[in-house]
Amino acid sequence: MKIEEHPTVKKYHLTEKRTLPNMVDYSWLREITLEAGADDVGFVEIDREELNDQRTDILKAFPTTKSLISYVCHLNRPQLQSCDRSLADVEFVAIEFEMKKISRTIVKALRKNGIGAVVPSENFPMDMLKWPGKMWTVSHKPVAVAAGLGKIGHHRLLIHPVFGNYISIGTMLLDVVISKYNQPIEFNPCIECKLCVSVCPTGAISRSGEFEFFSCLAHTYRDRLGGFLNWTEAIVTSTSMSEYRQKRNDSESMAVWQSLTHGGGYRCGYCMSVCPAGEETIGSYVDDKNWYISSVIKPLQDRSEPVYVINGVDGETSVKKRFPNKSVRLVD
Ligand code: B12
Ligand code: SF4
Ligand code: SF4
Repeated sequence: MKIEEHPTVKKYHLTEKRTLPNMVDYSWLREITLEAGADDVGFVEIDREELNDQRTDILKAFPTTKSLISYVCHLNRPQLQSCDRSLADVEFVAIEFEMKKISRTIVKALRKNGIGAVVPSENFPMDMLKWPGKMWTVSHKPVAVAAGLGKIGHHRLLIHPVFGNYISIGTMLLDVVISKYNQPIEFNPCIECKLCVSVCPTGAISRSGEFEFFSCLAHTYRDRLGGFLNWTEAIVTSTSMSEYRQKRNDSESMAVWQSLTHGGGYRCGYCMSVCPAGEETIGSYVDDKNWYISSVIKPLQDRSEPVYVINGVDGETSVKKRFPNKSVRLVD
């Protein structure tokens, strides 16, 4: 059959062609994003200077990108501050589902109006072909900063002026120009209290502001991508269950099982849990600092738990000195 005789092609030629919009209205786009469930949103043009270091990756993923939607969803703070960390995990798992639902609702509304959009992962999945390099398509934090949704705090997380750092961030790529774009906010909500430094078990966040991402990764992601190869190695190289148990105790094996089956499984995130910045949070800190220290900071500092420290990195002594209830587990 000639292609012109195919029913789909024939129907296509008979259908009246829609003129696709070349610009989308700012207020309408904002409204559908908030109605879909996002708690705040901002827009950035693809040519913006703040995107210089990731424009190539963005255009590789969606070559017709003209604008970016940055949106945030508010996390439930008491849940994240709990010393029972399964509560924090529940929140992280739930927000990932929620954000995927929100972005799909927005894409559907845009598609009905002839606008093309894609949704890079909020967190996972990522492109594992790029392991151990930059596997994520978009770095959400710099886009959110450009979109006026907050600033980067001392701990390297995004702090929203109202919700604080208790947010998850998503980005959508659009093939149209938006009638208006947002600009960064003028002040940084971070109050430089350094409470994030005081709870960081690995010392990844230094007082001076450097961030050791591999120290954080090795501990926080021990039961996820950070320790996965190490776990397979422990299985492959062990000749008996007792040899394997010397490398991974049963609690550690069960933690991997849980993160694989149910998601979550973060061993830390304390820097996020304790941050008092942001209009909705600041009161509980400035009104009664002693209460804040004893109820939010101390329980995490005193929590008895293993801290995974990269072999050869000077974290072992620091953990023992700063957190006597925690034990050190050296990892390669
Ligand atoms: C990689 C990554 C990490 C890495 C590196 C963290 C970092 N500061 O970038 C590790 C594993 C340490 C990590 C930990 C956590 N993360 Co994280 N992470 C990401 C991810 C995928 C990309 C971050 C990014 O773009 N960084 C680049 C720039 C902007 O950040 P930077 O610090 O200046 O850059 C450094 C690193 O990127 C590093 N780097 C470069 N190449 C590589 C390669 C690898 C393999 C690694 C590990 C690092 C790395 O070098 C840069 C220079 O120092 C984003 C999701 C996304 N797609 O955006 C989530 C994200 C940043 N993470 C998030 C969260 C919540 C966490 C944790 C709290 C974990 C948890 N859920 O419990 C901790 C907090 C640690 C902290 N204080 O930052 C949220 C942040 C929300 C917010 N309010 O800001 C995000 C945005 C996920 C989301 N969609 O909401 N994370
Ligand atoms: S805990 Fe304090 S210093 Fe750390 S990011 Fe939050 S406001 Fe800034
Ligand atoms: S997640 Fe934990 S280890 Fe990583 S920077 Fe925050 S407090 Fe430190």
